[in-house]
Amino acid sequence: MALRSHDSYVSLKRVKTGIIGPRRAGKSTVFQALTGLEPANPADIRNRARFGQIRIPDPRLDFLAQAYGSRKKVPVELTLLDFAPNPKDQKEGAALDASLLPLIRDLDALLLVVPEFLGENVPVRAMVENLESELVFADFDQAERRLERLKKEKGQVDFEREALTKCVRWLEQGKPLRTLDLTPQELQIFSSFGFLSRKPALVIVNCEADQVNLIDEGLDKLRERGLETFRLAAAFEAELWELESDGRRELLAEAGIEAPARDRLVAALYRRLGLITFYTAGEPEAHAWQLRKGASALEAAQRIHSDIARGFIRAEVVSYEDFAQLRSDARVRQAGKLRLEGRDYVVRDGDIIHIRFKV
Ligand SMILES: Nc1nc2c(ncn2[C@@H]2O[C@H](COP(=O)(O)OP(=O)(O)O)[C@@H](O)[C@H]2O)c(=O)[nH]1
Ligand SMILES: [Mg+2]
Repeated sequence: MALRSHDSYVSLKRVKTGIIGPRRAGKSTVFQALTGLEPANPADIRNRARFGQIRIPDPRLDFLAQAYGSRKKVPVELTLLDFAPNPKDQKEGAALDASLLPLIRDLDALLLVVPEFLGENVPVRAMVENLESELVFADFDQAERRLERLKKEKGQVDFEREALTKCVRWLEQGKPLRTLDLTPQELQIFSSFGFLSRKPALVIVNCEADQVNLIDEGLDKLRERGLETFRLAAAFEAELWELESDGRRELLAEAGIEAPARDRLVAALYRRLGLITFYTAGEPEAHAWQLRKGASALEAAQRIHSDIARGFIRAEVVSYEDFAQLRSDARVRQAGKLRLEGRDYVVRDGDIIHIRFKV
């Protein structure tokens, strides 16, 4: 199966990604490695989640800020959540803390963390499958309960009943909804369900620093489930935050790790979610904006400000590649590389856009 991008509605808000997995898999350590922040505090039972913002590293934005002499640089950010275990709820050895399920329903994506640093003898694939079966079961339960309720409902429910039945049949085979083909109408119906096994997910194999570049065997089966796998030395990378960025880079290089986990992961997540980046740039600021792949110039305008969308006249667009070569608006114009586009123009990744609008 081809990896599929997210069903998507996420273009207008900040992407929220939650870290889940068994106890002591290193979830909080992964959170620290990715954000440099303190993780959720297990003693704090009122705030079960800790939020951290990750700025998406973006060399194109850096280049634009320099070329325009921008005073400010605004990268795309995404939110990462770490959860504290509920001491009452979690069974030792459980794949997932059941009390978490309601907290992860409204997330856009999941990071599934499995440990490999303890000399664990459970194979990665089995651990991930255990974790996934919790998600599959939760969805099955939800779909069944909804079907039960539909029996009592009057009116047009045939379509929903059929769609749900299709899901139930899939889930019964232990398959995540991520790999089920759903029509736009079906997706519409399920948009408020927050099905867990439908969420885009990445697997993080938490390992020691000298094991990051190992090639995992037997992960094809996970790929069939729409899961990409990343190896990450969470404890090692979490400690790197104590160093200056030069020192960090040096230690990573010594360990033979190509790029910090945050960079590798965020890029993959972004792709999985079917998101692209467009830019607005000038002297005040160079700004990266997240947008749904396939979105129009009008949606891009909406992303910036609803007033700009309301008064939309046209979009002046230059591709990042053209700008990078020519390095100034004047030369872009001269070379005839500035395009005037209407509201239906489909924005491409890397477009630098200036919206003309009247108020
Ligand atoms: N050696 C080693 N220990 C780790 C690694 N990641 C986490 N740990 C340790 O494993 C324990 C549990 O980690 P934690 O992040 O709290 O797990 P959580 O329960 O999933 O949030 C802690 O003592 C961590 O220091 C790792 O990559 N290598
Ligand atoms: Mg934790």
